[in-house]
Amino acid sequence: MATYAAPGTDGSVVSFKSRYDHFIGGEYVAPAKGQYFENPTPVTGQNFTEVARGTADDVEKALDAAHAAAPAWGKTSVTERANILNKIADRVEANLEQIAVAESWENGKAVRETLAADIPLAIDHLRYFAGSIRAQEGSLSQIDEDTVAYHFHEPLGVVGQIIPWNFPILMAIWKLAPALAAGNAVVLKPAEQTPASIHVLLELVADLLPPGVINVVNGFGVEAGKPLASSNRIRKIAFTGETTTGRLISQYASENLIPVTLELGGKSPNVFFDDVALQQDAFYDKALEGFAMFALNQGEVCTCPSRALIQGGIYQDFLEQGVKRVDQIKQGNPLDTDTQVGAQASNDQFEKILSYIDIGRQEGAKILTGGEKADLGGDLSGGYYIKPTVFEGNNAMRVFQEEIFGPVVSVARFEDYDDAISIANDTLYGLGAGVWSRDNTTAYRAGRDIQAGRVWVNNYHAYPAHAAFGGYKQSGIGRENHKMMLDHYQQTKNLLVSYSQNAL
Ligand code: TXE
Repeated sequence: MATYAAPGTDGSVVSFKSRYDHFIGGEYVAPAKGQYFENPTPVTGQNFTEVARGTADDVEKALDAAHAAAPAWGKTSVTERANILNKIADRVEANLEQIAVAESWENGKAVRETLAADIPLAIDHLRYFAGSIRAQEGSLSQIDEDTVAYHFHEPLGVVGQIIPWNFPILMAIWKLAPALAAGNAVVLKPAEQTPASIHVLLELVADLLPPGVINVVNGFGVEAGKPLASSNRIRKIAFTGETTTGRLISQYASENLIPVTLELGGKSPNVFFDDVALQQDAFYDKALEGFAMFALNQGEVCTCPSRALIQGGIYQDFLEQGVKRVDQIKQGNPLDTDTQVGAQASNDQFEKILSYIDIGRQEGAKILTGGEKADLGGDLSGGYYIKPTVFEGNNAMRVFQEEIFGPVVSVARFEDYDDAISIANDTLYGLGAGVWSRDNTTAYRAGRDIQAGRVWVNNYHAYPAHAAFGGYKQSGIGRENHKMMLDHYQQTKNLLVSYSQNAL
């Protein structure tokens, strides 16, 4: 095991500035109202930097910069844009440790994840969209002998992006990479809980982009996010966050008739059929691992497999083994390389999860393990740690229906295939799901019958850049990842040309 030194102490690979302004037009710009807010690390609960508190005036300034940059950026060749995205990816890769530790300090997540998943996925995403934009082609339709319809992809212009705090850097790159590849200029608002790590990244790569192509306005939802999402100076708004906020974003956007993509909440079922336990082999082990994945990223993942549905024939045994696996999860200092579960991202989220644990108890769900905060002692005693928790109950309970967004799984039993699908689909959400079966037909049918945009079959929590990601039902609109996402950042220009010399 190795432990990274805490930022601000000797030997740390990252040093945060004591204050971050907005990043507008390639420069750091102080907030119009002169106000800043404190930013604590979830690792210890101590403030480590302060950040500009943006308002409508700052958003306007960022939109001015984006509008100044957009026309030229939109006309750069796809090769040039792809080369820039690849260079950004190379810089991020060359500074992996610095960015990964910054992200862990900012969000509380384990550094083994940021080193091996969050930041490498961000790098891969940049490279994927660099490749996709170069491979993209327009089309032509021959209308008749002398008439041709050409279809060109054009950027939208200036777009707004609002991101959450659970994967601050990865969520930023998920949105920035396709938007920039498609030739748009961006105004991005990070979450107020995690406003700083994106600036560590920006400082490393900003010189690679023309000023104004990326602008970052920090601040709170209503003060900075709303003026951005309601502006008639953006041509699209992309949002990831809570479903109720998504509804508001949609309302703001409808006033200006601009497209919205929404990546919202989830209550994803993870379904284990009896045949999983036919043998106690590597597949069985993998399924147990899949069960324990609800605790990945402290459960702060929109696709968290927060409902485990286990078939009657294996219910007792599988659940018992699953709980044992959960008890082996190593929770600790996020900067230790062998920590698997770190701290919740904010005190509010920590309180929210604890209150849901109480709700579960009160409605009669049984706690099989966890169910309380974890006191890790020393400097960490001010941090926001919650033990991975397993509830047993039924799908009508609130802990089965409402998004907790913490390391909490609610387990129920099902008897047959139809029962499994009916419980799995009995939710407002439809973002992710898992299906575990050795039988290809069962796995395939369940994968098709579950109403979710992403169904993992015999795996979970993989996020390759070239697989489409997004929600059914109240989990969202549109998709992220995959080259189809370029469509969300482009508009189609049709030129209908007559080559005929004849009079009309
Ligand atoms: O979300 P919000 P919060 C879920 C999760 C979590 C809950 C609350 O269950 O416990 O939402 O988290 C900005 N106009 N998810 O309160 O409010 C805000 O500043 C414009 C699921 O943090 O949706 C931040 O940048 N912007 C999820 C972003 O929206 C507004 C990820 C997300 O904040 C705004 C995060 C407004 N009126 C939370 N209000 C996922 N699907 O991955 C807020 N914002």
